[in-house]
Amino acid sequence: PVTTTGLTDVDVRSGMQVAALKQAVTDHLRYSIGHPPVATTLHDYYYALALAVRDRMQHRWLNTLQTNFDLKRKIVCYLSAEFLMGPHLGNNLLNLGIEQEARAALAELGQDLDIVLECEEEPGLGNGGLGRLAACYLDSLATLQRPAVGYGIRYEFGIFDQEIHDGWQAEITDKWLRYGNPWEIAKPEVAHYVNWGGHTEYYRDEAGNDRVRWMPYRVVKGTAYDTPTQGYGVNNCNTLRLWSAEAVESFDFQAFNTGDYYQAVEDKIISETVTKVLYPNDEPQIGKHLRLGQQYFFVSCSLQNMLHILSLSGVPVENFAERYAVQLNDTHPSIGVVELMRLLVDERRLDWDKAWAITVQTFGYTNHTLLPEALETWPLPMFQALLPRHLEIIYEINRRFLDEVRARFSGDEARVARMSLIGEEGEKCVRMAHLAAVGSHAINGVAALHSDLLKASVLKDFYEMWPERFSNKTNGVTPRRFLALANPGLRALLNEALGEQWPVNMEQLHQLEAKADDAAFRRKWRAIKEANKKRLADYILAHTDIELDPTWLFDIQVKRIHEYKRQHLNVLHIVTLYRRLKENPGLNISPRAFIFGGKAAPGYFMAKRIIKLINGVAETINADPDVNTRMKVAFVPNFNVQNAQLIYPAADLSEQISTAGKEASGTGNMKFMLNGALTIGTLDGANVEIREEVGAENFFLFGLTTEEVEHIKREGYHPTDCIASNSELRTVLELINSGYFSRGDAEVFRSVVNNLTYSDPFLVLADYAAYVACQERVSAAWQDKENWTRMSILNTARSGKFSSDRAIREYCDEIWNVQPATVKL
Ligand code: 26Y
Repeated sequence: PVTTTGLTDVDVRSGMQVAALKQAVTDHLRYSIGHPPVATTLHDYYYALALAVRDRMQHRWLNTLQTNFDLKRKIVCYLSAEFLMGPHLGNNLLNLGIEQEARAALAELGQDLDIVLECEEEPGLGNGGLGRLAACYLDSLATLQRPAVGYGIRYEFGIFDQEIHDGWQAEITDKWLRYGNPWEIAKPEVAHYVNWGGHTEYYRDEAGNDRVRWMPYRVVKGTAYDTPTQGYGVNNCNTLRLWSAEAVESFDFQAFNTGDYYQAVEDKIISETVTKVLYPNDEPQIGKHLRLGQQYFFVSCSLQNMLHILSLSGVPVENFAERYAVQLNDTHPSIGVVELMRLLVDERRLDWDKAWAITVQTFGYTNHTLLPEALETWPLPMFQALLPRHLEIIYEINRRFLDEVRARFSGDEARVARMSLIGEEGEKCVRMAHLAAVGSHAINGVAALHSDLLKASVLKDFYEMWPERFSNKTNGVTPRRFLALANPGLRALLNEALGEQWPVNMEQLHQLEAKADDAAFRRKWRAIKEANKKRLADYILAHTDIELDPTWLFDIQVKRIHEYKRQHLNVLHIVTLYRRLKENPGLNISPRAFIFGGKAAPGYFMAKRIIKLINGVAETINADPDVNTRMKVAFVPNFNVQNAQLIYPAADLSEQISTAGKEASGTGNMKFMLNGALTIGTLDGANVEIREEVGAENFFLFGLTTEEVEHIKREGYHPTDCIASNSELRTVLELINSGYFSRGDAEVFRSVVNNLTYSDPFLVLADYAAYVACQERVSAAWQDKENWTRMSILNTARSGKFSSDRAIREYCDEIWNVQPATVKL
């Protein structure tokens, strides 16, 4: 069939040329959106282009699914409670290689692609690092042509939007589905049923075997919503499958029949609550019934789905582990270990030993934190009430496991108690990290230091039992989104200097090292950085009314607000500098813009005060004519993937200043490095490896090491000693306490100052002097523009290791044993 424009229907759906895209947008405006021209909005153009792009991916997606089915390849199933995907349109155009065509097509329709791109409401289905890592890994899996599915939760409300009111964080519900979601394809026929509560019964089957039946109190239906995830420069297009909870139609029949209509409606609402909202806490774990429900819900749907697809493929269930590698993104999905046992033993009637062998062979577990307060445990009564059958299975896993421990370490009952899946100190609880470790053949940390600490602390006993299960997989980030897409200026220069393969072969960036000594190249490099800073300054002006000078040093700390990440250490330095300038107006400092961004968990008192403190300091400094020609402070509201893409490329200095031993890896540190920022940082997480790669001379190192931190804590840390021996620190703390940065209110920051003075759990004061001294070195280095640029170029040139492609290759080769599958069109 040929349309009036001469394009066939096939071309309109799949053509990659300007004319085909233009026709596709026009068709979608008419047939999918249906507004008359007079009522067509900018958002309509966004939506129509998104649908046109999705059509092009759909074609590749179906071919990928068919190819994977035909080749019977092993599939990676990445189980994560969070996928922080960020805006899709720009990334999909990039990965399909049709940005210019889309730009031209829109231009012919009188629209500007950059403005249309800004219409997208990003899917914020994650808190921070862990959720974004999952998204980067999906990008690399598709790009490296590995068959993969990301399984997660379709939260109706993602991470809240942050507004700043009078310096305080306000949380606004994230209604991301308000205007529809063109990227997902609802699959109402792909549905699984998930049980809750109730009790178990024992019965004898036809063959005379004792079996268990779970008699639930409630059943919830999970339906699939698929988002295709397109690889870069390849046809492979994988699946992000998110589950949404619905009421089961027939379950309420009794209520209906007895005339209890309102009870039935209430039950429906309860069922649908399961996937309503993302819990906005990272690290400190909150023992909420509903959160355990969310975890079980998505994991059960996902495992049932895998079993279903396996039987569709005619593969016996005994071969489950040959066809699926299931990765647990932290302990959040670790109930999967138990659920797979239940499905295999209770429902598929495999014997225990066979089922256990399959389970351990299937699962891998990635740990993302050592902070004790973040390790997930569930109180036994809560667990029992929601998952009575799973608790029985856990007892049996534990009984067999502890027998093994006793056999290996006979007489060591202290070890047995330490390793048990059930914690007995205080209220009894299920220890999810232990469950994940026992149920997985591979356990990994996310940076070299973190993996070492894991083996020496939280999972020490497990390391002694099974050293062969442990490895390191240093995190990585996708250079497509965070370099090519976020930094078009630098992309063009890299293309010119290196050709166009670097986004999939980041080791090629080493060729830039030679260019670092080329003055003309350095000039181009600086011009790009300055343009990026201008772009960010415009954004900040529009959102905060703070005007920043793009020629100043842009010193940036963006990440979740946490005491261990020490945004308040950064603030202490800013106040120090401010006081020095006030005391000594002629002081020669490098003019700096201090830029912050990040959300605080709504219930995290101290984190919310730190945001208020940053904004208070900003207000005072920015209004002070004695200093505001040399320093300013800005807090970018609502840090998310979208504005992150403006922020990383504009940084001169990346703040990575966590207490040594506390940040598992960090991934923002990598995004900054990729974009040519220099790092000021501690020997923590992946900073250690960043410094190794870039060279000590190109990295601003300060602070206590992990061993020193531990030593000081053992000996008894007294922050008051730091204050007594450092009068500048004392003055800075007094100034904050006096109400100077809070319009005379001497109450509001007292808790922050008191916490630092009398407790300081993250050794802010112990690292203060070293940090301030290191910032002086930064300031001096900035004065030498040519050398700074050299160091900036070397940072990008040596960032190849931190591509998520490297990380995913390691996972595929060393944990999952998953091979590439080429997809043809
Ligand atoms: C238990 C629940 C409340 C919870 C929810 C989210 C606990 C933790 C989290 C998120 C943790 C997280 O984002 N961790 C970060 O993972 C990154 C990716 O590996 C690391 O780079 C980063 O250091 C680590 O803090």
